[in-house]
Amino acid sequence: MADIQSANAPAPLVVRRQDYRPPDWLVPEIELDFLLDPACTTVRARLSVSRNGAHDRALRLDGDELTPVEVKVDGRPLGSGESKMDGGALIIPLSGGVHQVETLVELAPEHNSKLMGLYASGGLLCTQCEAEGFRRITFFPDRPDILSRYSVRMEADKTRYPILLSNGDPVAQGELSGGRHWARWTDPYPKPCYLFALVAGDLACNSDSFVTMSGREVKLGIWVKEADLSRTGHAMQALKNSMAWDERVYGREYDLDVFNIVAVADFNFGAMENKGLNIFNSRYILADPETATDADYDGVEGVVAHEYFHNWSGNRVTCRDWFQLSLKEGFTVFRDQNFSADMGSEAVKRIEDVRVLRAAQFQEDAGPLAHPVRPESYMEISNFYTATIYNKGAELIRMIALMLGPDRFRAATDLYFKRHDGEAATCEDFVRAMEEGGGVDLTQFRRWYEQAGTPHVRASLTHDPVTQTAELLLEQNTPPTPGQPEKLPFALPLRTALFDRGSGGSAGEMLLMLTQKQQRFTFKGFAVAPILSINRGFSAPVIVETDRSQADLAFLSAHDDDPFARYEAMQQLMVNALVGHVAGQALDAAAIITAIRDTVTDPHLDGAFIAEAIRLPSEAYLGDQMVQVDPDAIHEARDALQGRIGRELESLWRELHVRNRANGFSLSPAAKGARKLRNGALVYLVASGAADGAALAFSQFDEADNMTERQSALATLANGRSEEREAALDIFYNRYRDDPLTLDKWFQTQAFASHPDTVDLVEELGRHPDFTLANPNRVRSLFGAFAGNQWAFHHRSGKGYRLVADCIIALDKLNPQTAARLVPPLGRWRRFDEGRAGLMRSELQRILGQPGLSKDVTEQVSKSLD
Ligand code: B3K
Ligand code: ZN
Repeated sequence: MADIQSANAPAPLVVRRQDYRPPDWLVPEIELDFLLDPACTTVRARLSVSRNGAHDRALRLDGDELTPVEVKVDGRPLGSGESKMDGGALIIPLSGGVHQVETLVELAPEHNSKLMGLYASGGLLCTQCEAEGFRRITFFPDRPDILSRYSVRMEADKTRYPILLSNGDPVAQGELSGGRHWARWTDPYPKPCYLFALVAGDLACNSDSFVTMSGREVKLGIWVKEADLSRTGHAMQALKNSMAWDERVYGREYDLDVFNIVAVADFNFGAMENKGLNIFNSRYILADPETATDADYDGVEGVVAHEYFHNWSGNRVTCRDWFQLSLKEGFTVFRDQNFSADMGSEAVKRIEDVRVLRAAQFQEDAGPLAHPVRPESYMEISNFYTATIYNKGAELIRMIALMLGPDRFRAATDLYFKRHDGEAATCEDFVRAMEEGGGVDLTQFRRWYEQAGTPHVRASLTHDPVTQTAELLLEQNTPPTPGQPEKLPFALPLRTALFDRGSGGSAGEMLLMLTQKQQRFTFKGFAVAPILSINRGFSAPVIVETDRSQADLAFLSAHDDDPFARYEAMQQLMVNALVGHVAGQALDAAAIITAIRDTVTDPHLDGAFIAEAIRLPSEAYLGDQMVQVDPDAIHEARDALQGRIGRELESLWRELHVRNRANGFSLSPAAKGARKLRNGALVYLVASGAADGAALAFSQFDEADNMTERQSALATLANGRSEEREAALDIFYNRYRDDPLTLDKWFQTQAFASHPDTVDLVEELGRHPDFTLANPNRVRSLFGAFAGNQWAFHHRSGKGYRLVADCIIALDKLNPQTAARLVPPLGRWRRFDEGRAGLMRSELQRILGQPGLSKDVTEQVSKSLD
């Protein structure tokens, strides 16, 4: 018999990728029996365990806040000394190769404020297990490379919990005395425990069906509170579109007879891809014109698709360990981005995705929390569900797909799915399948998985009229990141074109591969110096630096035939003017105003694209372009430019505002584009200082038949001081106070407002009776939005920092995962002046000094102070 002392060492503080070793024990089968009750639920688990390899190590079952009520091995209760606790884990020495281990634990879901494991939300009982929540439900080796077949029995009061759902297929159910009932679900596909789920509650169902490409009928259900049923149509359509798209584009068919989605109000993030039973934050399921903006509709479509796509990229092929997280997340984000592009406008979707990447991931890469797409170590895995793993991970797949081309990329993904179906795989497995299936060598490309940081690419184009040759010099350099002072060159695919000044056209696009630190490319046949269009479509996730003049950028903003490059030229024009102005130059708006006028009046462009192109870069993005961020100067410069554009083109804005007024609600691209453009016009109209600005915004607010126009008008009003502002906020509150998702918008709009009093308002709103730390959506709406409001958060008094730190400290006691997500804005102190940096640091130190701080917040704060 294995010695009880020789069990694995206690869970280390830092987990390292290189320490991976295969599990000591496997669990091919598990039977779970739940007696559900919010105050006291009992969970009986029967695990068939088998020794993996020749060793004498004990069975270690992870547990978190669990106390074993009973432990049996092969039917025999264990006496004292036959098992022991090690931290939260249960250690059982076992001889022989195969056993049945049974444990019984009791849980109190109604007191589970961490929202990990089994918890109560709005009268429902539901679960969240990824990454390490299963160990809060039962003792189990909680790691993704242990795949088990699940059989789940649930028993509950029938009146309170008439619906009982779990993974896989329902196989039996029955009535019991005392108003109770039960149901059994089995999942034929072995899965890691992070994909386990159950839901119990009084739910109504939007039922539909989908016939797969091999002709099987799948029953689809979206489960919500009865009152929300009418808001589930968009999610259902998105689900059916996703199922068809994955068959068409990747040849992937759904594999169970049922697919259920449940919406819950209290959820730590967007949604969860549990096998056959996705659980969603209700904000990514519920949508109707009265309460959802067009962006909300797109969010529903994208997240429903994302979770559905995980069935293959994540569930059928899962991750060996959490360092491989981007294997499923990067690939699945890439898949959902392309799906959304196919459902709407490819150009606008790319612009939106790049905006998110730059705002979240580039900032992460430039700060103390920078990490590679495949990290080397972590303290708390929940902190690694980051923009780097998700969005940069998706960019890596996008580059591979570009280098392979569509047919070879499809051959490579076919090989990947075939080779690893039913396995727990690694990023390396993925790259190897891309190489072998796609016929390329990705040796150098692998550095993208290893090195953190955003590469800077300096592009200088010179021209020799004598030889009629243009020469492009490309140099790459990646700044140091924590633990990685020196970087090797990346393999960068850069879609490039050279434009002729006379004709306005180019000779076509080339894919240049930059693989060295410095490389020269020459192009013959240019009598006149051409204009450089580079990183078109944002083909590589890098920062391009060029010395193109404002005139050349204006040229591209009018002529580039790649929509992203055209948008980018316009943004760069604006960035140059604004950054120059912050640095003390006179504000040069002439070229921008001409470019905006030309864009708005170009009959070939659609409304959504125009609205994106004419929008000024955010204050945060402008800050990212500077070595030291000056929030006040940036705010003033941006305001000044906005006002100038507003005034000089006032009649155009008036005309656009009237012309794009909707006639009935539709989700067609044209209707969405018109709303976006109308809102953009309103922003400039109000910025112009026109006497009727606030009145116009108020009437848009008041007359709107959809939330896109209403919220946008409210946001515009919230930036200024006017009677209309107060009136609109009151009306909005009274109209939506009973609808949590819409009330979130009321908090968020005020927290994000460019208003001199925002910091005080946020403090007041934190004491509002409708504010609660118990609901993550509400916390993010107020403090998450505020921390992203550069001008207000970085109020020179330091009050903004204190407010967010207070929130982190209070929230950490309830929900550490959500608290830790508020830390990064404070961690950016190196980018600010001494005064602000000192105030930010002292708030971080204050947080770190709190007794009993969670591992989640400790990791983020201590790394931020380093
Ligand atoms: N896989 C989940 C995220 C789980 C986060 C755990 N902290 C949702 C998703 O990416 O689809
Ligand atoms: Zn995901």
